[in-house]
Parts: sequence; structure tokens; C-alpha cells
Amino acid sequence: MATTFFAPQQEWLRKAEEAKPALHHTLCVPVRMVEPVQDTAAFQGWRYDVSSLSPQTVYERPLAVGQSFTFDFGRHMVGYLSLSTKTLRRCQDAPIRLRLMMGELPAEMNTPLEPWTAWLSRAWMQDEIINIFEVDQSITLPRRLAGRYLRIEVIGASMDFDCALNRVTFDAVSSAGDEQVEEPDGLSYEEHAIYRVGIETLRECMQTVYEDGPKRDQRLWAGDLYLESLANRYSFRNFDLTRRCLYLFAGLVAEDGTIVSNIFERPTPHAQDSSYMITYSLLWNSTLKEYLIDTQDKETALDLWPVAKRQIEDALSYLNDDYIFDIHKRQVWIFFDWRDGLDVSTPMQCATVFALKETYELAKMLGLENEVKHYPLIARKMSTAALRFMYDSKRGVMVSGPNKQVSILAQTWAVKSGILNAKQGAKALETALAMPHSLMPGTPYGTHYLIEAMLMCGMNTEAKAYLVDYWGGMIKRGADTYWEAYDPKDDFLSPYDFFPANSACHAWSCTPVYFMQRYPNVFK
Ligand code: RAM
Repeated sequence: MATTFFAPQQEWLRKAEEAKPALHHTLCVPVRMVEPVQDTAAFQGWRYDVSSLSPQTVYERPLAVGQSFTFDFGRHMVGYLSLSTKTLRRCQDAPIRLRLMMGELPAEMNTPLEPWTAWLSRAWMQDEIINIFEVDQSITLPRRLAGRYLRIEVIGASMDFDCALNRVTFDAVSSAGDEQVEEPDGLSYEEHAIYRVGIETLRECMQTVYEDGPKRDQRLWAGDLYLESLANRYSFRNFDLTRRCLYLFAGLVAEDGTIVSNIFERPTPHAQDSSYMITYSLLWNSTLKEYLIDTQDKETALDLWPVAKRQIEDALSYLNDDYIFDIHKRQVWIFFDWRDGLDVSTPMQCATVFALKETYELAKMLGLENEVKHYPLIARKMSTAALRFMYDSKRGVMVSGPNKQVSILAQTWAVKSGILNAKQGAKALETALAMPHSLMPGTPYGTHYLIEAMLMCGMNTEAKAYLVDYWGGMIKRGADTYWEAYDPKDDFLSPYDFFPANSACHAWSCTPVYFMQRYPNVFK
């Protein structure tokens, strides 16, 4: 049997299994038929217009080669598609061949996918060809799908008989179910929409783990988990799901005890090979701390405490004699955002300080601070080093790397870690935001930390305006759920080199839910 770093890993996996939630099912049917329209003014160049057909009229039409129908279910769904067919004339003498495509956004549905230029698998796209040998039956596609739109094209049919689609249904699943959550008071119409879309995003991503994106990658990432669990606190309050995810990561640590960045549940829970990413390993500690705050479940936190300590020990092994996190010491993935060209050295220095403080807090809550009494001193020395080597005091901004890059994320993590105080932080954020060449985040994940930093620095009006503009911008461009990547200046931004591969329902983007509930005085 493979050796494990922590003796109770099997036990932890068992506890994770015990906490697996049941899925709630909702039967959905198409609400209208739509027609694609190419439109340079629309997001990514495509929009849907309401068709003159209704689903009912489509169900009465004989299927003929060349027909194409697009059903709009009126909401984002995650689950299983069923369709049934019925004979209209004579009897079936040949199979019917259909090309199906399910998708989240109009452009994803209508942009030619070949040649496939993304560096992720083409198979994430939700198109299938099916052959129906038995009309008058219902079939359910085995693949779990995510999206709002379904296109059915008829690519093979016999002239000797007529049949029609009979009914198209979708069994939508989520562990959050249809449960309605309380909304904050006093929101404007626009803010209300921003909040609702955040809730829908989280609901769709809450399956038997907190998934990152139900279309793609359909798995549990530690960084996404951190933000999802914060939004869950203020909405569904399903803390068993958080506990399950914490245990899954603990049960599946790498050979050296580090938390892996992502986990698959099926066929049995396992980690992606060599998926070590130190920023996410450290955020796992924060997730555990926040879980303890939410639940007071000391038993779980004590059980997992050695894992948290191990993450800090690992991070400290990168420090050089100047108390600088040396990003070149070992091969390591340091992720803060998908923006190309982001220098991660300063954000990483700050993220380590943040993790030291968070883990120390956790220790205090567990009465174990004696075990980690050296943490505060290391955090102080690292903070001093950061201010000495990474802070441009003249301009009042954090800089990163040999080219002294000014990025928004270097400022936000300096604020989050407390390396910059509120006054310095406000100055750094304002300066960096005003600089034409400072690097902006390219995802709602990175933007989350910007909003958080603004709020920590008392930039309440700016934080609110930024949030409303950024997340509201997605809604104006047609979002039912928030997207994985979004840059108001670049509709085609894709971390994967081809925008249809982007996920349009992405957990890490749901955090307006968190902000609007956590800061009621700002958002009202
Ligand atoms: C994307 C995932 C996930 C994120 C990682 C770093 O591929 O969808 O959301 O955590 O990147």
C-alpha cells in the first residue's frame, strides 16, 4: 500500500465521503426557441433573438436533414439532457442522426470550433452526434452538461417515414437545490441583479464538491474553494460541503504533505498528477480557519491542524536569508490570476505573510499557538523585507520582479497581508489604478482581491463602484452566471487561447454575494 504523509489520510477520505451531499433535482423545459444573429455589438460577436417558432411548434414538425433548432431554457443549468421522439407517418426504417450542442453563451454556440486552437481539450465543448435507432423512446445523454442553450441539427433522416422531436427536458442538479436565500436590504435594481447572478453562479457550482466550473473543469480547486466557501457563508450555509472539500484535500496531499491544487471525484477521489500550486495550498489554511469561524467545529480543525502547519513549513522552505520568498528556489506554480505577464514575486511574498498570520490565528482559536510561536516574528521580518525591497516609497506602490512591475495584484496582496496599512494601501491602489501601464487582473478571481483590498483600505465608494461596473458589466453583456475570465476591454480574452473554452459559470466569480452581505453599509 502506498505510504501516506499523514497517518489518518484514509480516515479523512472516509469523513469526506460521509459528508457528500445529496443532489437536488429540478426538471427544466425550454421556454422559447431562439435564432443566432451575428452582431459586432454583441458580446463576442453573437446574440440570440427570439424565434417565431415555439418549442411546441418544433415538436409537431417532421424532422428533415438540414434543419437546425436552438432551444433556450431561460436559465443556466447543470445536469442531464433527455429527448424523446415520436413517429408521425409510416414506421421507422433507418436511424436518425442528430448533432447536438449545448452551451452557456451565444458565441460559444455559434463560433466554428475547428480549427481548435485552445490548449485545453476540444472535448470540453458540449457537442455530440447521436443516432436514434428507436423512435418513440426517450433517451438521456450520459454526459453531464452545463448551459442554457441547446441546438439540435438534423444530419441524417430517412425519406420513408416522418418523426418529430417529442419533448426535450433537462434534469438540473445542484447540492444547493432550489433553496431561496435571503437578499441584503436596500439594493438598487442593478445591484439586486448582480447579487442574484452571484447566487445562481454559486448554486450551479455547488455539486458534490464546490466545482470550479460545471462546463469546464468540473473539479475542486483549492483557490476556488476558498472564495466559494466565503460566499456560502452568506447564502446557502452548507458547511458540510466545505468540510467535505477540506477533508478531500487533506486525504489526498502529495507525498511531501503539501495540499494539491485540484481534485477529481470520480471514479474515486484523486489528485491531478503533480498539481502542486503553493498559492492554493496556503489558501487551504485560510479556508480551514474560516470554516472554524463559521461552525466552531474544533474537532475537524484539530484533526486537520497538522496539515495546515505543514503548508507553512513548506512555504518557509523557499525563504532566503533576507526573508524573501525565492520563487526560483524550486519548480513551483504560483498562481494569482490568468493575466499574462504577471510577475508573482511580490504577490507571493505577501501571500506568505498572509498565510502566516491566518495560520497563527487558527492556532490561537485552537489554543495551539505555542506550536507556532515563531510565525509572528517571521511574518514581521518578511513584511520588513517586502517594504525594503518591493516597495517604491516615492511613488507609494509595490513593485514586483527585476523589471519592477506595477500590478494591481501586488498592491492587493500587500493590503490583504497587512504589509501596507490602510493609508499606504489606499495610496498604492489609487496610484496603480491610475497608471496607464499597470497590469490589471484578467479574471473575477483577481478582481475579488482588488475589491477586498479597497474595502480594507476604506475605499468604500470606489469598491462599490468598481464591483457594480465590473460584475454589472458581465450582466449587461448577457451573463446569467458569472464568467471565468472577464476584461471589460477585451471580450475575447481567454486563458486558453480560444474563448469558447472559457467557462461562463465559474465559481470564483460569485463573490458579489460575499461582499454585498459582508459589507451591508457599503452596498445599500
Ligand atoms: C482554471 C480553473 C480554476 C482555477 C485554475 C487555476 O483552469 O478553472 O478555476 O483555479 O485555473
